[in-house]
Amino acid sequence: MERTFIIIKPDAVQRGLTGEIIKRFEQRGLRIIGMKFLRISRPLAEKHYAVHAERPFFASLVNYITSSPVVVIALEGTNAVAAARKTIGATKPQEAEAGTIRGDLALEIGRNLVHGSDSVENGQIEVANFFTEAELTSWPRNNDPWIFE
Ligand code: IDP
Ligand code: MG
Repeated sequence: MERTFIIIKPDAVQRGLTGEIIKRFEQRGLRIIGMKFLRISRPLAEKHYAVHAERPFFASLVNYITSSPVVVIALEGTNAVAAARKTIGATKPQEAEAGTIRGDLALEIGRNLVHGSDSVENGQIEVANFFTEAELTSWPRNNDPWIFE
């Protein structure tokens, strides 16, 4: 089953939107297989966002993601990566469709509430960066046959 990695970013936790955001992934049908509340360390943030290391916003991005606690989630489901990205919405909240997390709840790119993996390969890598195998539980959910055909 495909896996994706989600961060409920510091702004979302501070704004009390943790439950609202988890609810949207659950209602989409994605299955939670791991979840933790933590403050991301600077080295882990730099590793997670290494692809952006040369971008002008890198320092502010690392400051933002390490500024306050987050909730990290590993999700499983058919097309989990693409489904989660659609539910999250476009990177720039002003371009995100209404009905998406960013389109409904955010205004600025530097406060866009949530991270989701952008490829199946990165989903695997990012889940492994934040969770040990022992912290992941792939479980049979009672309503799986009503969500996964
Ligand atoms: P994504 O989160 O939609 O995958 P990415 O392009 O991977 O978007 O960028 C990672 C994060 O870096 C964004 O979610 C956003 O928080 C931040 N970011 C991206 N581009 C900019 C920018 O131009 N200014 C400020 N922050 C940015
Ligand atoms: Mg990205």
